[in-house]
Amino acid sequence: MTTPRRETLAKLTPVLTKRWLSPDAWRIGTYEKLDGYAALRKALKAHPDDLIQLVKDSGLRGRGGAGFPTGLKWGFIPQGDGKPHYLVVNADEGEPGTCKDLPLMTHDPHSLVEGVIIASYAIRANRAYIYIRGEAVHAARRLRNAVQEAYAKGYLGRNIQGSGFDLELVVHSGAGAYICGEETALLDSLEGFRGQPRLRPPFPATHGLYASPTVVNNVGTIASVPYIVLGGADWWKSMGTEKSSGPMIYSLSGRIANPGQYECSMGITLRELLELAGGMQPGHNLRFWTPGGSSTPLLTAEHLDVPLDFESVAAAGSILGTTATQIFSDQDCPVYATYRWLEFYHHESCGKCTPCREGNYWMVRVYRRILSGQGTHEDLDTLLDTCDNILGRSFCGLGDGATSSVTSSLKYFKQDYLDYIEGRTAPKLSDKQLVGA
Ligand code: L3W
Ligand code: SF4
Repeated sequence: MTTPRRETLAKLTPVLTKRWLSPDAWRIGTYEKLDGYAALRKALKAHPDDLIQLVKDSGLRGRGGAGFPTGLKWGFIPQGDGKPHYLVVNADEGEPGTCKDLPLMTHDPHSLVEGVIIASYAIRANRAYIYIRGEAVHAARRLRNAVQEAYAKGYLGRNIQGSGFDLELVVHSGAGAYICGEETALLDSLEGFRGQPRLRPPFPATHGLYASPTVVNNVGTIASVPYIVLGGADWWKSMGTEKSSGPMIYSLSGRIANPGQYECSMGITLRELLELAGGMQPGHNLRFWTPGGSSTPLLTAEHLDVPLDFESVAAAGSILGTTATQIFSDQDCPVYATYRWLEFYHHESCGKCTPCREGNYWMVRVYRRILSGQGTHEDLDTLLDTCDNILGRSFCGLGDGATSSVTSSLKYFKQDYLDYIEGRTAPKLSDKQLVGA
């Protein structure tokens, strides 16, 4: 295990994670002692439009994977339209490798509740929902407790802190479908329907929950808002890069000494993150990694110095996504890893559109053939052709995301595929698994 140098340690910027190690920070009394709800009191004295402008000025971008500018999204909500407005927090964190929202909601749920109240006030919403992943039972319990505490203290409900602003907040647990992390499937699920993506446009900003203007934002996005209100846009922009501002929670997992969440200014490199995490596990050398979960194209040891911000990762041929950096070593097989991810996408495909439903089904079968030693050279062309028919032709991002590891592993590790096909690598799957479901 390596010890981080002082200059690398200085790259840690605990903002959203700063209370995580304080005992009982999830209780309202402790939260208030640690500056909790001070931002709300300040925000309620401001004009809602000024809050939207503040968030625009901060450059905050969505933390759920797409990096869409938050203030711009809030500004899309039509005003004076006579319709109810909604804020919906996407807490359906399900992207493989991603683990930043669940610890936040478990250790510091009030920061999300406070962010919800400020954001709802800014977009003039009187009803907000937190849609949390069904399996996240403990985090949901903490959140519901925080919501009850906030009602009891007059931070939620009618005439919040004497401001004349009313807000009802509901925590809704999903039922464990990855597709319900897609914003329009989430809205369908919240309305009581089977969660399947809707056609966009229209976007939720104009036609969202119950066909009304709705902001859908990720947990990390909304939890950032109180800090921006207290610290100001310039302070937020003092972290990160010009176009990717602020701190970001990077989740590190895999073959490293100390897996976990590391909150750093955007633009930190994997080399620096690895140093913070104590380096690779003994006997392992970095071979490939995901910068933002399994929906983002793989990168390799050549990309150790790519700044992990939206623009630089895109320039390197991948996507920053949810900043879930999964680290694989020279003892891991990129063909097998891709197969396991594909099984996940095949299982989670909602079945609405043909490219994703059929394409993932067939690709899983091709991988089983290759991994059981019965693949052919034509299989590699079939995989690329199938990806070509999924990417950009699917109804939602799940289909596109499924192709990422296939195309990138073929780009960087074609020899590994050939080694299975030409018999140099022993089969990883048995004939029995070849015909499996
Ligand atoms: C109004 C317009 N609003 C865009 C809004 C849109 C959405 C946001 C971003 O997918 C990606 C996906 C995953 N008027 C608008 C507009 N908007 N144009 O902006 O939209 P978009 O389409 O760029 O992305 P998305 O549909 O939100 C998110 C990838 O992130 N990802 C995430 C995976 C999983 C999780 C999870 O664990 N729950 O996040 C990882 O890479 O593949 O490509 O709000 O309405 N003209
Ligand atoms: Fe459903 Fe996949 Fe089509 Fe998305 S891409 S709508 S998950 S079938």
